[in-house]
Amino acid sequence: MAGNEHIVILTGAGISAESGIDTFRSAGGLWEQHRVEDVATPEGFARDPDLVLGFYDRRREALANVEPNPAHAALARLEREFAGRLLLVTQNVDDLHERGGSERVLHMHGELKSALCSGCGVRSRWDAALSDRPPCPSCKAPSLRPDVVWFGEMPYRMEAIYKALAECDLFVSIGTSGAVYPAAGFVQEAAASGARTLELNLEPSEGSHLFAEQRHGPASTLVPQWVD
Ligand code: BV8
Repeated sequence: MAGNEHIVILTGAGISAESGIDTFRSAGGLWEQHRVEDVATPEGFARDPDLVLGFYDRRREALANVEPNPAHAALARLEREFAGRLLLVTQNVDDLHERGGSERVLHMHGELKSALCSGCGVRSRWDAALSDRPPCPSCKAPSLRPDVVWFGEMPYRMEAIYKALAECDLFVSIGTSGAVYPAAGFVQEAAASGARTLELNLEPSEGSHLFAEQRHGPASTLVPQWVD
């Protein structure tokens, strides 16, 4: 890639699969144990907060047992090479990009490491199990929820993402099924602004046909091959 090119990378659950974190829609994925409507919507949270808080507590606790894989490390190397010309947007709520060395990560669907107070809107580090109803460090109310974007909620930093998509020369999608919007539409935004588009995924995704180039295989070998 030329020295002044800008790149946007979008990652999904597939980049963390080989680290041992369940994806959402592959066999045995996260959603198979739960209906999405029950655990990843504001309505589901209102209906059964203990079920939802327990679901997210378990996912957060599982982070202690997993490590970044070579795909995360390869993207961190690329970020150092590209300096401020690379934006890494992730749909993932895990912290493996950061632990793999990436410093500029945009979590458009939020993060398991962060809690949000439904009362005062203040974010705080998520340290205790939310199902124990710890008080908000700011307003002291027992109204902390996971700081993740549920279905029907607006993903974070969309303006910054669309600006980067409009200006990029290359858009790369890694480990995502292309099933969830607005992320699934990013490839069209990038292509419309003249960017090259590349999909790196285990198998063709729902949006594969929208990419100029696709490479298929496990991320932990495919991504280092592409980066290096
Ligand atoms: C919104 C956070 C509006 C919580 C998640 C029709 C058109 C447009 C939109 C909609 C529509 N119908 C409904 C909608 C809205 C909805 C939507 O898109 N629904 C879908 C189901 C149709 N979208 C929303 O609600 C979004 N908000 O639209 O807001 C708005 C406007 C104004 C004001 C207010 C609101 C919010 C969506 C965010 C939902 N939250 N997660 C949590 O994580 O628990 S989504 C969830 O799915 C995760 O974030 C996940 O990242 C995301 C996408 O899944 P993937 O990451 O792709 O994972 P998946 O398992 O699906 O695929 C894994 C892939 O990896 C596979 O392709 C597999 O082949 C590959 N793979 C597996 N192993 C490997 C691998 N690849 C490489 N190597 C491997 N080893």
